[in-house]
Amino acid sequence: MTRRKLVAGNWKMNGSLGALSELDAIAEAAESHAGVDVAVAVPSTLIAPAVSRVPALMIGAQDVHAADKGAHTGCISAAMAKEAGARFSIVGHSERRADQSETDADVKAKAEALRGQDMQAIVCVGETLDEREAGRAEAVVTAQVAGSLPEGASGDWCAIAYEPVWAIGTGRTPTADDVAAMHGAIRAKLRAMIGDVADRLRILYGGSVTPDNARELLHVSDVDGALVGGASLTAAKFVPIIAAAD
Ligand code: G2H
Repeated sequence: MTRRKLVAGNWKMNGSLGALSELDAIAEAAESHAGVDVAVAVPSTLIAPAVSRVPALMIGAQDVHAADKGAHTGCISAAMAKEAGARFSIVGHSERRADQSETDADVKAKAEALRGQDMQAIVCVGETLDEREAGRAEAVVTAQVAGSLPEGASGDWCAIAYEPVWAIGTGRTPTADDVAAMHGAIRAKLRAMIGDVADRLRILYGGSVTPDNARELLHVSDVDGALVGGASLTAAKFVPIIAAAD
């Protein structure tokens, strides 16, 4: 089964109106590499201006609340993100699982809220270093997949991002063999849960993806793209990663 690769940037709590100029060359690269889907998740304050600047580029949010509206100070709903122009959101990033104590059930509900708005979801999973060293990485990650996968998940609107916590922003990455093994385990778990539909879901790798390692990581078996943090902040680094996926 051939799946189009998706290269998604995650600006985290970085960026400004001035930084949106980086999106010009990213949007150009997205257009010229027509075989690759390209997306950028910006801070919520930058969604509308980013969409206005590069309307053809897929702009998204980094989180949404599961509820449509209500007394949730500081949060935004999927409907609000959509109104600002977001076409997708990341949910369950390990930084939110850690900092905001988000559970698998929370992540599942957020992804389902996105589906309710006809938006796409990138559902993040990943083990800590302690869990990997204890030989529990696959068990932890497949349990997160089981708990976080939204109802009705399909390749049209849902992707999984495998991001080992110890690889995020550290410059460390798993070996290609380790990535292949984990992506294979995630695919097997998805097949057990949703049958053949699993073959259409994209599984992205995330964690210290750079122009130097992108080509190797993006062509590992069962790797259908990348979720890129630090290296997505500038076109100089992000564009070569898009090219490596093509
Ligand atoms: C992992 C990744 C983006 P970075 O969090 O989601 O960040 O590429 O900076 O490790």
